[in-house]
Amino acid sequence: MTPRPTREDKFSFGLWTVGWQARDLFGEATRPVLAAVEAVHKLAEIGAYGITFHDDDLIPPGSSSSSSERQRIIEEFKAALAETGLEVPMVTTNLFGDPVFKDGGFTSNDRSVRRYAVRKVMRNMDLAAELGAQIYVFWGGREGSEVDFAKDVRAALDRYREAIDLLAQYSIDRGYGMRFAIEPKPNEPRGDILLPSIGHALAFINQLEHKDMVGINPETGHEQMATLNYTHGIAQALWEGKLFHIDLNGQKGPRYDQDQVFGYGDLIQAFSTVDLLENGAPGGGPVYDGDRHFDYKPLRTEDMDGVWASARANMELYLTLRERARAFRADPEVQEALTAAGVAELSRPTLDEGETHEKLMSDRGAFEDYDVEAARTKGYGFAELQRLAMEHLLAVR
Ligand SMILES: [Mn+2]
Repeated sequence: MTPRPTREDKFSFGLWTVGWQARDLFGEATRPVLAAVEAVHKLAEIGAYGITFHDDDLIPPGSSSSSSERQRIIEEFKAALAETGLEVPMVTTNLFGDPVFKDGGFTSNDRSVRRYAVRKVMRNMDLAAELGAQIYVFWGGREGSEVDFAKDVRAALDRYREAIDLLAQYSIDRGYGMRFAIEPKPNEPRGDILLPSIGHALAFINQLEHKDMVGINPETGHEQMATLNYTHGIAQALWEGKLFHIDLNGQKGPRYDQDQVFGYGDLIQAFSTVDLLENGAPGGGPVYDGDRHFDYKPLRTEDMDGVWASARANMELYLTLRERARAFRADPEVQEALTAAGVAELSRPTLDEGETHEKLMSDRGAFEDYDVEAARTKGYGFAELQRLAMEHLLAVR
């Protein structure tokens, strides 16, 4: 039976996802404009919990901060939220669409562009705070280059840090209490983008003044474009307490950014992703409790019925995988296989409590008398575990 999403499942969608008019590099829009108010009502109707947006998704770029048009749009949007109970857990800025950002926002070689970019974010942070958003995402799609000689990467990272530090201070001084989440991506639209992977972003965060309030917003497809393992990536972010937000979608290998429905791509990895998000790491540790956010693009072939069918598909597939992951963990044979594979043993420290390298040196059993041959020839039982996981994924168990 198809599972039905509820508010408690905390699913959210970007306004730019269901609202995507399917204009791409090679063709014009195939769908009409979706009004933000209609998106709010429809998402609430199909069981979503939240809606997120870039400033320009909601308010046409170019409208001045004080314009009555801007105020009218915001008031209508707030009324729809109040009517439906939909939340705005996250907000972000479009620093990529306007030609002014063709060489980036925070890291443009042109200083005046950098100042304009920071101001654009500040204005939208005010709106985000007004709507109760706790997470503010930074995707620097235009921060990068095609020409290695045209970008001083070390200076660019200085400017990136300067912008994030300044905006963090802005949130603190205004009492917004926001947490920032940086979204890595290897390429597209730039030939090479700064902070291309989860690892790069985590290392960058360590250089920030307000590093405690900055984490990451990793997207499934972005890591897979870089041929990296998404489940491993978010596990490392959790380990560092840095998984502040998440963008779930589907991607078939290292191609252009496909933004397919979650699970439509590497389904086995989607299964391990949901297992990690829902069941946590076998050895314990921090879990993710934010909204389950989808950043996908409905197929260009679809009309609005197809858009809403694909929005449902994201939530339903997630819930199906959650059910499968719970069944997997509850299966006594799986528990046996996990024990046989020594999965929990990895949580035991390699040294005893208080053991020093001198004591380890005097433990003959660890080296001189160690049965290396037995360790060389033993099987780990991972194949059986993978077999059971596949059976649960395919619901044949
Ligand atoms: Mn993407």
